[in-house]
Amino acid sequence: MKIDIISVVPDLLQGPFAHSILKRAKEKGLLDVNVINLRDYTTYARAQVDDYAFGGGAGMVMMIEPLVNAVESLQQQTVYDEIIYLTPDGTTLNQKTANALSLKNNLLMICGHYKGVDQRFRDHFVTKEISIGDYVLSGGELAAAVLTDAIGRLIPGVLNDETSALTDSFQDNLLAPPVYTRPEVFRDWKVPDILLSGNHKLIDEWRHEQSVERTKERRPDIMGE
Ligand code: 6GU
Repeated sequence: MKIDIISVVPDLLQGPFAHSILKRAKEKGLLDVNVINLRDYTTYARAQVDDYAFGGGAGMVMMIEPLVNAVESLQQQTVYDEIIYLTPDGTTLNQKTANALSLKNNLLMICGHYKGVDQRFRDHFVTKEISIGDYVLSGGELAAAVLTDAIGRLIPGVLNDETSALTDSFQDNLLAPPVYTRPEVFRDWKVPDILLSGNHKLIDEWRHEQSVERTKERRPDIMGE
């Protein structure tokens, strides 16, 4: 899979993909993340990419021309399955969306800034609008990093048995059960006996019950979705 990300602060996106699972995905050739600087595509002086909003009001709006220049230039090389605009007024990201996007070949993400992008760009180029939650970030970059991580770890071959996504929280609309490792006793806090029993059928049942309890208590909204 290839993920291209258009940003006005590409430096913000240098760190997140250089480590652990996503680094391994890149090394295995399963994921290719490219960050594109929008300012490389502006035709305005001083690499301007935003301007005042028509109709007035506080805040700048990202201009359509640099965005279209960048997208159409990238489209000469790549046919994108989705052009995703990261924006707080998009559809809230969930595991189902991450699963679906992990099956695509080429994604283009656009990071919004300021008051957002000119609506005409959204109308004519964007195919999906995604938010990562009901709070406002200063730009779409951290959201693009979150989305890329959520997708990247699901690409077939990226995770191994130890890191398998099948047992993640949300994969079956349940939160993951509690987990324990050595030592068996710390202070007087003991690991539940069942986990040391060696009876895998009972352990699976216990974990499932714990998942159900935890989900009922913490996230009744996701049960039976
Ligand atoms: Cl995608 N962008 C911004 N700026 N803020 C957000 C967001 C996205 N998702 C939640 N908050």
